[in-house]
Amino acid sequence: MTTTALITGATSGIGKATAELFAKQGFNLILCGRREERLKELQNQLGRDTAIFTLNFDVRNRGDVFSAIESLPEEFSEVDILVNNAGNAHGLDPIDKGSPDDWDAMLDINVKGLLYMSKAVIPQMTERKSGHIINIGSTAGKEVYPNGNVYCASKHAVDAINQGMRIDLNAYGIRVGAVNPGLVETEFSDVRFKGDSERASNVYKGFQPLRPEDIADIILFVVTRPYHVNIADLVVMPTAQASSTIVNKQL
Ligand code: NDP
Ligand code: 8X3
Repeated sequence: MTTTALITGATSGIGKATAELFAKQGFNLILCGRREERLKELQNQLGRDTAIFTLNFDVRNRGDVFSAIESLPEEFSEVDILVNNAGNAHGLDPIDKGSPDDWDAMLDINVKGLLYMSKAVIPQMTERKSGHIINIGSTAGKEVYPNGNVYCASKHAVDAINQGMRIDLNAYGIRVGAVNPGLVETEFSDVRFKGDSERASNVYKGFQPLRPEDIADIILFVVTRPYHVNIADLVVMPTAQASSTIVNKQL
């Protein structure tokens, strides 16, 4: 039987690398994101290996999330794996100088978007008494770092939601787990610093950061364990990183 996986935030970074790796496994893929051009490119690129369906919506919009899931055609309608990956940091400012628009974006996307997606997909999993939800958290969900305040809060919320989901869905035999990366070089810092590419690239200078493919590899490992094995909470950092603030940079 073919596995169907839905990945949010598939247009870039960790989500895109996961889509590429899952396609090689022959999984049916539902790829989500706001940038339609990129979704089309992925469909052309990965459609050679497997069946792809794309959904173009903003996870902040609750109505759009539910309509998107309801619109899935028959052959994609049973989601075996949900990768709740869409998210970003917006800004890196002390709490007294932070922008409420940035706070809204992070809480609306990283927390509420993840909840809406889960709410839209979970009923079919509870009905079938099977399914696997991977929540992409962060080391920022395990410790708070200077100026990380609201991003860290959003990822601490993902940590709590991951635990809560696992508890509440336990009776249905649904697997729930989080993958919490440290520094991964993606478009993450471009978004955080609003297109200031020099500031963004400085984040990853002087050490070997994780690549999105490293996280995709781990996600594939997580979803390919025998069904009685649930990787509940996994933290992964570059070797050069010991914590959010301790990175062995050779500049
Ligand atoms: P990228 O910026 O490369 O990718 C973010 C993805 O999220 C894009 O595909 C983007 O698609 C999607 N996205 C963002 N906002 C929305 C929205 N409102 N609606 C729908 N989709 C959205 O960053 P990463 O790959 O690094 O980030 C992926 C996840 O990994 C995030 O949850 C992030 O917090 C987490 N993470 C990242 C780390 C890092 O160091 N890079 C470390 C730890 C965790 P589009 O713009 O097309 O909508
Ligand atoms: C992304 C990692 O350290 O930039 O979640 O918050 S960090």
